[in-house]
Amino acid sequence: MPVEVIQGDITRLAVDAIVNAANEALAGGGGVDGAIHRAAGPGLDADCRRIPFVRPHVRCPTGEARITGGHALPARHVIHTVGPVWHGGNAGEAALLASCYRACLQLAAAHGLDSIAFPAISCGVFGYPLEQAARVAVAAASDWLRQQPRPARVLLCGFDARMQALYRDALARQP
Ligand code: AR6
Repeated sequence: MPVEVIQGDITRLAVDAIVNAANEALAGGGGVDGAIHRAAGPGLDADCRRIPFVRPHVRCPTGEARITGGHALPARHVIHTVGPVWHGGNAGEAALLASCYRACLQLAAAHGLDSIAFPAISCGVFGYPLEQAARVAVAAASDWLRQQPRPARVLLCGFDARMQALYRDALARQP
């Protein structure tokens, strides 16, 4: 199945896992992170706190992923990843962003999950240019679907019509 592009609130999706664009402490925050924590309820924060620190203040380094339960969400799991902060494009941002998508897909596969939905990681306060981020997301998701049996459904969830259109454009330009 090709990558699916949808528009809306990721917290409403009844998929096996939704991805959270988190921070390295998995401490909650604004944007989609805040929305996911609000919709999931306090059990999600409790799960996050049980994830061990790999170094001071860091439970999930940039480009990696961690999995928790979905609690009150319609999704069964939340996969937390930390996108790169945009520093102009010469600080390894594209590789780190692609790594986020792959790490989430790998974790979903390891847990036997069949469907996963991504928000536009790094496209809010982390400042990644939207068109470039859409291209990274579509390439990473399409590569995965070509090579791996699961998750068989990968959804890219744009919060607004503009992000959805950028995903569609990137998908149309895929080889
Ligand atoms: N459903 C889908 N997408 C959403 C939703 C939603 N309910 N709400 C926002 N978005 P951001 P980042 C989109 O800033 O740039 C947090 O404080 C939003 O329109 O949430 O990776 C964390 O704790 C944008 O396109 O994530 C980190 O500190 C996209 O989600 C930091 O922000 C991502 O925007 C992470 O920054």
